[in-house]
Formats: sequence, C-alpha cells, structure tokens
Amino acid sequence: MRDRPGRPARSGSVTVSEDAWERAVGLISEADEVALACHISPDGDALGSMLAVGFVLRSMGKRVAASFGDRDFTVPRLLRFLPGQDMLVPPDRYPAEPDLMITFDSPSIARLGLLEGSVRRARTLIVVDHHPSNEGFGTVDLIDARAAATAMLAEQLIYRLGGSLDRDIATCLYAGLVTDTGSFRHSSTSPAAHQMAARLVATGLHTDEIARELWDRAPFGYLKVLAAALGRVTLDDGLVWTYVTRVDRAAYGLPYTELEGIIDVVRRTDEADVAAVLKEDDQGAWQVSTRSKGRIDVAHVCAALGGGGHHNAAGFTSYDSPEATMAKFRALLREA
Ligand SMILES: [Mn+2]
Repeated sequence: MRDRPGRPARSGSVTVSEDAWERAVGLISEADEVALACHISPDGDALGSMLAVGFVLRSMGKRVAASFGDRDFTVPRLLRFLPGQDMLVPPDRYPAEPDLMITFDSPSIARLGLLEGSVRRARTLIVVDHHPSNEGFGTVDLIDARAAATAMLAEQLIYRLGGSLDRDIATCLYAGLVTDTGSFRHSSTSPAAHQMAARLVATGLHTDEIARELWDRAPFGYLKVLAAALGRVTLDDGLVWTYVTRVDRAAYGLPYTELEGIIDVVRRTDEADVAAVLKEDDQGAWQVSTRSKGRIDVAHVCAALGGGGHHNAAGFTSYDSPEATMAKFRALLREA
C-alpha cells in the first residue's frame, strides 16, 4: 500500500514481517464483516486496541462486531469513557463462525473465554498481540513481544489499512499505551512508545481526562475494600501479598473489576521484590495479580501455575485458599 502524505513513517520498533502485514491487510480488505475480540476482563490495551481498529474498519464500510468472552459482559467502569462502545455485542450475539476474526492482546485461545468457540471455528484468524508467551494461534500472527502495548501494533495496522488517527481512535490507542506502560513508567517504555504518544496527543485528545478516568477516581467503597486488603498485607522474604474476598466487596457493592489498582499500592513496598494480590471473583475463583521489580520473571512463575503475562507483570487463576496458593507461588519463586 502507498504512503499518504502526513502519515508518520513506519516505526522501526515493530518487527512483524512485511509478509504478515500484507497478508493481514489483504484478508481484511476482502472482508465485508469482521469479528473483533479481546481477552476476558479487558484492560485498556485490550479494549482500546480493539475499538480503535473497529473505528477504522467501520470507516472502510465493513460490518464490525466486537466483544470479549466474560460471563458477566460489562465494560469495566474505568474504561466506560472509551468511545466506540456501540460496536460491542455480548458473547451470545457474537458470530459463531466468523469469516474473519481478529483478536487483540490475548496471549492464548483460552483467554478469549466464551468466544473460544468462535475463534476455533473462524475461517481466518488474525492475532494481534505483544505477550511473549503467545506462540501464535492465527492464520496470520501480528505478534511482537517487544511492543510495549498491543495498541502499538493496532496503530501500525490502522496505517497499513490506509486509516489515519482521529481523536476517538487516538483516545482508544492512548488508553492502551498508558495502561500497559504504567503511564510511561514501566521498563517497556521505549522511544517508540513516546513517539506514538506524540502522534496520539497531536489529535487533540484530553490526556488529563483520560488519566483521571483510568487512575484517579473510585467509588467510596473502594477505599474501604483497599483498607481491608492493606489491613491483612503480609511481607515475607521479599514477597508482599494480600487478598480481597467476595465478602469484602459485597459489603460495598463493589464489582470485581474495581480491584485492579490495589496491586499498584502493594507493589510499592521497598522490602519486597515481588508483590501479589489475590482477588476472589464472583464465581469464587482467585485471580492472582503479580508484579516484579525486575530481578524475578513473574511470567515464568505464573506460567508454571497455568497463567502468564510479562516479565514484570503477570497473573494466574487459583482455586485453592489464598494461603495455599501463596505457598505454591513462594516455592516457585525460590526456584526462580
Ligand atoms: Mn497489553
């Protein structure tokens, strides 16, 4: 495809092969309808990347259905400011056998939850992701583990489709970029990430409002639940951890999705290399978020427990008690 005037030069940071890009663009160009999906319990990168590409596909005249496979199909409160949510359809209204499906930020088929059947039956599948654990499960894989966010790959895809940024698209991509770089604080923050931010901010998006929506607001009950979690925090041999039960949340009507920020408080602990927060979901399973300061690869440890993620930020699911779960986790940490 030809470059348009005013389009930024392709970033050298993203190392998907030219052949893969061309095949992806060819498949998308031919399609009338595209089914988009991102991982369950979507974060800003998953949902933002998916909606940004959805805007461009719609402007190309394609029918778009976007979804994520959670049983409780609700957009996390902190992501409700994202534009384009009219593209979202619940899993039970999602195409069962899509001609063309694109997944965003999902390292595996299992992370697509209720949409797993659609992925398996999709005639063609494009996988857009940056998780190092992603071994590629698409007809075409647009995967780059060095990208700080899937949003970086989504931006490239948009340009290659002949699209350009407007404020809505930029807002979605920016949400992905700032979520996954921790507001440009994580080690994944590259020159390319800042260069992308400059392109996004130049569309006139409101970085202050986005930051407030993502990080600087919470219902009052969050403070109470945070207090309960911090009240039972444990520090032991370089590991700091705590947990939040369903009962904690029920007292304040706080949904599971509100718990995301607790790990960011716990992981500050000077005396710890690794932090973990166990969050009991509505089904009674423990979703475990872990963070490393860099010396220990928590993705490796979480993978041994059936999860995955990145070197410094990873997770897994446990059906054991918090204490039993952390005993296993600690044993693996000692080996790591
Ligand atoms: Mn991501």
